[in-house]
Amino acid sequence: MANLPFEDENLVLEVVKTRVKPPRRYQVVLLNDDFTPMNFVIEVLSRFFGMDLASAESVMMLVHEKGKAACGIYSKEIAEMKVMQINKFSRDNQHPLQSQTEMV
Ligand code: TYC
Repeated sequence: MANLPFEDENLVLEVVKTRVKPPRRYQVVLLNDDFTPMNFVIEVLSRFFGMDLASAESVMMLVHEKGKAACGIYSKEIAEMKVMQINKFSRDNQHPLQSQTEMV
C-alpha cells in the first residue's frame, strides 16, 4: 500500500482546470471594388459558398452597396483556405475581387 500514489505523503496534488474554450470562428468577408463584374461575384458566391442564385445576388448587392459582407463562418483553417482560393480564382480571371477573414 505504501507505494500507491494516494498513500505517498510526498505527493502534491494540484487542481487543474480542464475546461477548454470552444475554438474561435472566422468569417470570410467579400470586399467591394469598382471593377469586378457583378456576374463574376455571383459565380464566386455560388462556387465557394454553395449559394443559390437568389442568395448570391442579394449578398453581392449587399457588398456592392455596403462595401463588404460576410459570406460564411468557418474554422480558421477553412476560412483561410477559402480566402486563398477566392483571391486566386479572381486573379486567374483578371479581376481585382478580394476576400479576407475576420475573427467573429
Ligand atoms: N462594385 C462592382 C460593380 O459595380 C460589383 C462588385 C460587387 C464587386 C461585390 C465586388 O465584392 C464585390 N461592378
